[in-house]
Amino acid sequence: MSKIKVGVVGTGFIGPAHIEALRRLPNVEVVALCEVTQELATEKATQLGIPVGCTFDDLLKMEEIQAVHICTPNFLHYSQSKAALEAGKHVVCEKPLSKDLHEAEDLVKIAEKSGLVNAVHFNLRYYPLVRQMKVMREKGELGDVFSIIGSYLQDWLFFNTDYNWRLEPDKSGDSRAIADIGSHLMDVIEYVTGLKTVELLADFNTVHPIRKKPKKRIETYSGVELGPDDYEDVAINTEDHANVLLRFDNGNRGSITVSQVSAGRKNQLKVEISGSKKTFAFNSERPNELWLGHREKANEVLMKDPSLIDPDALSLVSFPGGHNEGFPDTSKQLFKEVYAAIENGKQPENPTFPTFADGYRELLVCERILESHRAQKWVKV
Ligand code: SOE
Repeated sequence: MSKIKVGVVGTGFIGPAHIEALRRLPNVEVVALCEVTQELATEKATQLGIPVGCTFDDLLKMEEIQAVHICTPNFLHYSQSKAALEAGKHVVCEKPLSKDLHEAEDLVKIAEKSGLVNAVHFNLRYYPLVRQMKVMREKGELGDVFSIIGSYLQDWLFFNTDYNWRLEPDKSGDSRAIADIGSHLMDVIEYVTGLKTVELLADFNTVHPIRKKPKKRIETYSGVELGPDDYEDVAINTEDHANVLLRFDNGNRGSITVSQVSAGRKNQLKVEISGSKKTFAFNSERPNELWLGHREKANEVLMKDPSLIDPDALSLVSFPGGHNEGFPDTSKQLFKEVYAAIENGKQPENPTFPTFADGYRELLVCERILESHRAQKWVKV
């Protein structure tokens, strides 16, 4: 069986994570890696054991490349996804889909017209117990959703010397914490509950209005330490922290908090969804456990165990109970569904994976969150 040949664009933190996940699939081969210069592409391709290092323009000319993963900073997502689709390549793009709503709207149209497979890396949907919550809700086991409490907390931007391209609006967009990780949280909330956010009230805070920018490049999560002379002062106008009140299309309410300055929380998404039959509580730092809350009997903890979870969530489980599956496995499971579609050569009628339309949806919600914060008032989505 010939393997699907893939090119990955960008090698910060998430590019190598895509490559590692793709290498766990039997029907895929990563054959090319792109960076901003041929020299850097060659260096990174050698480091990662990929046959070809090339520029993005050269990648698009490679006939054998069937799919492209866009793992570059947000400001490049639109132009690169558009060019890849127009070159006849299937596209998996990192979230957020683009820097602004109009670009995302255009990408959805181009993708739908092309018939090519298009996906967004909302990989946090692919913890098995997140799919379990969705399936249980679809089967009526949650009941009506009364309330939703969500948070996504990190500390990799805790110090004023922590710096990254995400802090620069021209590269990341006008929202940072909400666009970067709030997008995952809002996607998981709407995915699990099936609800739509219809109105919201947002309040942002920039804890470090001045940050120390290193005078040389360091990667996300690299933890590299520099000396005082290695920095320059930069004014920051995007949010470190945000609270958002939410109203849903079933008339009930929720709230989320997103922070990238919460010491000790390394990468923690939490949702607590209270239904008329029970409560779900999920914590991505303990992703193999799902807490089920009850009024009429003892609360329960469901373990990620193929013999215990719903048959419709089993496709996301590769290991027995007690053999924990975590963040790296989510990308493998997402790509498994995407590449089954690529095998068929076209976007499915009802994709099980997050598509450019989902990327547009999250960008719409995030733009309305930014609009609400700026206006300091309730905004309809
Ligand atoms: C940084 O906040 C980051 O790498 C996000 O960009 C990813 O989407 C998230 O999964 C982990 O943290």
